Amino acid sequence: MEEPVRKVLTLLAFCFVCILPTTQLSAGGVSDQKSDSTHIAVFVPGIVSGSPVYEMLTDGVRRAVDEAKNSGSSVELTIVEAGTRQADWGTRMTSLVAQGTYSLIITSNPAMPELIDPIAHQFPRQKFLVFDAWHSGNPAITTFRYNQREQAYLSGYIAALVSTSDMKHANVQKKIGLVAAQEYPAMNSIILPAYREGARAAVPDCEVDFRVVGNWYDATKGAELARAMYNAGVDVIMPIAGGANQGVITAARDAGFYIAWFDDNGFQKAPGLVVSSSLMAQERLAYEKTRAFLQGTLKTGEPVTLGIRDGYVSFVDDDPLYRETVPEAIRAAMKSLLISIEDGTLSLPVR
Ligand code: RBF
Repeated sequence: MEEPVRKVLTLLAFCFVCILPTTQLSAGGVSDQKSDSTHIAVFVPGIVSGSPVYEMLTDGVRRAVDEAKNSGSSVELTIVEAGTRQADWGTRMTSLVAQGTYSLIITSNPAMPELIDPIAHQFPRQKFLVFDAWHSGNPAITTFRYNQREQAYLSGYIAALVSTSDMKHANVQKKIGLVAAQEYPAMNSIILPAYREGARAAVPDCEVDFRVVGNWYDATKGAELARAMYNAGVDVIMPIAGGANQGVITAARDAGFYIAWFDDNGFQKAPGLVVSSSLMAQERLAYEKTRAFLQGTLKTGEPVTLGIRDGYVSFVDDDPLYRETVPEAIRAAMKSLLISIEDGTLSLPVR
């Protein structure tokens, strides 16, 4: 081969090798280049503080990453708070994926799969792990959701029993409430109907007053709604409104009504006023699945629903504040209800 031709070919080959990783990066979103470190990102669609689901999510992932680091693995964790402007989430997620840095992006809420799906098609090598969500048909998106029919049924059941009890703040009306930040399919077709279903199983003519804040942060609006509900005869409210929950708590303290807390243990939020905590084990699930990913054992692709019998939905009955606040007869009724779900006598599947 002529010397100049050989030089040009060598140069071309060199350029090809240089370009290759960059091309893969933009096409696939994840670099093929093996680095010694695994990077995980948590994309929080909202604000962590004040939202039990996101507090548990970040705590669980952090626990798994810290544990891996302590046993000598090189793992890096980046937490991105995408904020409350939902219209920005798609762009924020796309730029996170396009960095090509993260071998796994973890997020949580039922709206995320739909937002991620087109991005996942654009960057087919990016892996996503989404909690509190359900999606099938894209092996790059692995989802886990909780049986929120069970979770909300338990809340409605105890709220109705408290509302019709002789407890200090219970009035004569058989009326309980739910303050939601916004309407979304899991709220409208699972949580609210199951809250009502549970309430009516306990007290057949119990009414549910449902009101919507309009965002996940406005505590003033949360308090206003809660006061209006109280004035309309509601004596137990379940808040599912992120930062706006704080407003419902403030109103409960001022006016004197009860709270049925959702997602994590809320008894300390307003001792004597919180009558229940219906849990999703998001911290543990986030920990377990992040650890499985780091160990290369995460089963991906198929959506999974986890409930009481799996141990990922539960009802706090061992908190001293529960025993102090809620009369024995109601606690006994809740115990029987839990047993009937655990032993399969009462089946509350989500569809
Ligand atoms: N829950 C929160 O606690 N904080 C939030 O900021 C929050 N944002 C959400 C945004 C969307 C679009 C959707 C669909 C749900 C959101 N949730 C949020 C609700 C959460 O996923 C879950 O349904 C509730 O916490 C009840 O378990």
